[in-house]
Amino acid sequence: MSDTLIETAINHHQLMDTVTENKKKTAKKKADKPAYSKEMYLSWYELMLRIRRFEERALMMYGQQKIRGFCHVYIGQEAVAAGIESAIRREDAIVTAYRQHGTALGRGCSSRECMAELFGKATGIVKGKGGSMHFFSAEHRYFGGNGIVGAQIPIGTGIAFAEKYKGTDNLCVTMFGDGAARQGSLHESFNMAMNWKLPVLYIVENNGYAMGTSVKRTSNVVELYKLGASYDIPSEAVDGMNPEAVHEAVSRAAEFIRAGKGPYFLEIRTYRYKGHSVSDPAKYRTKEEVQEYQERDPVKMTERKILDNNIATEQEIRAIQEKIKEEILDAVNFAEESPYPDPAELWNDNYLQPDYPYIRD
Ligand SMILES: Cc1ncc(C[n+]2csc(CCOP(=O)(O)OP(=O)(O)O)c2C)c(N)n1
Ligand SMILES: [Mg+2]
Repeated sequence: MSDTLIETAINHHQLMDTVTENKKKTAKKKADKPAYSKEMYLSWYELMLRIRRFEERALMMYGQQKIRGFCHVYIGQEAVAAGIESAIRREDAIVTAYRQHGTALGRGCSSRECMAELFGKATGIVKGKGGSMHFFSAEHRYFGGNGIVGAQIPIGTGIAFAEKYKGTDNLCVTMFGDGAARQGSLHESFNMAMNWKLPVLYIVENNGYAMGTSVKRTSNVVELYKLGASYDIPSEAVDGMNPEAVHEAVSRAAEFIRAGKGPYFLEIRTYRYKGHSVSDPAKYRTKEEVQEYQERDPVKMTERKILDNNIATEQEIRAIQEKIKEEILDAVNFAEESPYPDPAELWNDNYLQPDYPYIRD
C-alpha cells in the first residue's frame, strides 16, 4: 500500500472514532445499562445474525459457483439495518443501493426468496431475474436494490413526494453510500426535498470507502452529515456499529419527519469487513483497521450486552443461533431445488404495462 493510502485509511479511522468520542459520556452510561426491552435486544440480535449467516453462506455458495455475477456483502454493517427497522413502521418505504441483502432481510423478505434470487431461480424475490443487486418487493415496501451509484436518491425523494401527495404519514428511508454522497443527484434531491418539506429520511452509510477510494480522497468535506447544512436539513452523525445508537437517531428523525417538518439526514458511520464485492481483495486498507472494527462487531457486542445484563439466558441465545442456522440451510436447499426461470420469462415484468408502447419488435 502506498503511503498516501495508509494515511487516508488512518484518517478515516480517526474520523469514525470521533462519533464515539463526541458522545462519550452518554454513550458510556447507556452502554452499561439496557435502555430497551428484552424483545428489542433479541430482535436486533436475531436480525443481525440472520443477515450475517445469510451472507456467509452466500459467499460459500459463490465459491462453489452456485451464485454468479455481482455480489456485494453487508458483513459488518448489520446494525444499520437492525436499528432502522426497529425505529420505523412496516408501511414506511425503503430504497437503497446494491449492497442490499441486509436491508431486504430487515424488511421481512424471507431468507428463502432472497437466497433463491442469488441462485437466479424462479422462486427468487424477483423471479431470478435480478440477482444480488436487484431485490425488490412492493409488498414489503422495499423499492430496491439499485446498481447505479446515487440513482436511488431521487427515486427515494420521489417516493416521499408520492406519500405526501397521497396524504399518508409514511416516510421513505433513502439509503446510499459515501461514494454516492458525491453525486449531483444528492444535491438536487436535498434541495427539492427541503423546499417541498418531503417526508424523506436520507441515510448515508459511511463505511469509509467507495470501492477502493477512501472518503478523504473524494472531497474536503469528510464529515458527510455536514452536507445537509447547505439545505438547512437537520443532520447528525451516528455510531453505526451499535443498533441502539442507530435506533435512537432514526426514531428522532422519524418523529421530526412525521410532524411534517421535512427531510432529515443521518450519516451512519459503519464498516464493511469484506472487500467492495466478491472480486475485491481490499488491499487498500490495513489488517489492523479491519481488526479494530471487528472488535466492535455489532453481533458480538449485542450478544455480550444481552448476557452481561441478564437480558436473556445463554440458552435463549443458543436457541436463536440454532433457529437461524436451520433457516439459512433451509434457504440454501430451497434455492438449490428450485427451477431456473423459463427462458420465455425474459420478456415479462420488464414494464408495468403489458402493452408498453415503446417496445420495438
Ligand atoms: C453512476 C455510477 N458510477 C460508477 C459506478 C461504479 N461503482 C459501483 S459501486 C461504486 C462505489 C460506491 O461506493 P459507496 O457509495 O460508498 O457504496 P459502498 O459500496 O461502500 O456500499 C462505484 C464507483 C456505478 N455503479 N454507477
Ligand atoms: Mg462506501
